[in-house]
Amino acid sequence: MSKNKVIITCAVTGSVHTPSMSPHLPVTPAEIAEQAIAAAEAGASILHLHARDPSDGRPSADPAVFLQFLPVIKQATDAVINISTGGSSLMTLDERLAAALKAEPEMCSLNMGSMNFGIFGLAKPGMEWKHDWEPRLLEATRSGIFKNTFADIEDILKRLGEGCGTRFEFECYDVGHLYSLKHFYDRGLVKGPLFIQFVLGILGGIGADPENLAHMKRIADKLFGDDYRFSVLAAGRAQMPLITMGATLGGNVRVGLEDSLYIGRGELATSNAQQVARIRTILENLSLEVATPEEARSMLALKG
Ligand code: KMH
Ligand code: ZN
Repeated sequence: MSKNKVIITCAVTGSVHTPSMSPHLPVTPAEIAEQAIAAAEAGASILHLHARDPSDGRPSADPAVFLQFLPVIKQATDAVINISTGGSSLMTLDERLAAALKAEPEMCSLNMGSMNFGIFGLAKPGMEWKHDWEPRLLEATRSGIFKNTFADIEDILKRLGEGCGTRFEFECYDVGHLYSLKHFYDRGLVKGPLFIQFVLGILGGIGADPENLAHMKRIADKLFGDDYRFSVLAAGRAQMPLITMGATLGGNVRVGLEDSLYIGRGELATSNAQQVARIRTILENLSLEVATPEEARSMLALKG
C-alpha cells in the first residue's frame, strides 16, 4: 500500500552553503540536531546529514562531530539517517567515509561521477564574509574537482554496502551517471530497489529544466524498469517547482538548506522544517500521501 506514497528527504546543512549566506543555516551540532528533529516532525522521513566545525561552520568530516548530533536525532525521531559520503570537494575519500564507517547508518549518499561542482551564483560581488575560509572554499571549488572515480564508487559500495548493510541514495547529476549506475547494477554490486536522486541545477551537472527531469526519468525507466524509485532535488530557486514535478511523475522529493537557502523569491527559509512543511502542503493539496519513516524503510528495503 505504501508504494505510491512520497518520501520527503531533508538535507539539513550540506557543505556548499556558508554561514554568511544565511543566518538560518545550522552549523553547530546542537543546531543541526534541532533543525533535523524539527524537519522530521514536519514530515521528513529521511535526514541527509553533513557535519560542520562547531567553531566556524566550515565543512567537517570528523566522526566526533557527527557523534555529537547523531544520537540526539536518533533518540528524538524515527527518521532514516542518511550520512553524506560526498562530504566536500576538499576532503579525501577516507575522510568522507570516516563517519559513515563508524555509524553504519541505514543510508548514505553515493555520488555517481566526478565533476565540476559550482555554486558561484550565491557569492554576490562585494559580499561581506563572516569567516575568511568562506571565499577560500568557493575559490577552491572553482579550481578543484568533485572526485568520484569508478574505483571510489566501488570502494564505497564494498566498504559501506557489503561491509555495513548500508543502502544508498544514488546521486545522479547527469544522464551519464545513470549509465554508470547501470554498470554497477549489471555487475551485481548494487541491488534494487535502487533509490536514485536526480540532482538538477548544479553548475557542472544537468540544468534545472523540466525537460531534463523528464529525460532523466525516461532513461532511468529504460535502464532499471521497476527496480528503482527516484527522488528529485533541484538547487536554488528551482527546488520547489521541480520537486513538485517529480512528485507528480510518481517520484519522491528532497528539500533542505543544503540544496536551497530560500522559501520564496528573495526570501530566506528560516529553517529546514519550513521547507518540509511547504512541500508537504503542496503534496497533500495534490492528494499525494507522505510516507512515514517505516513506509520509507519498506519502500527502499532498508535494514531498519
Ligand atoms: N549537495 C547535493 C547537490 C552528498 O552529500 O553526497 C549533493 C549531495 C552530495 O548531497
Ligand atoms: Zn549532501
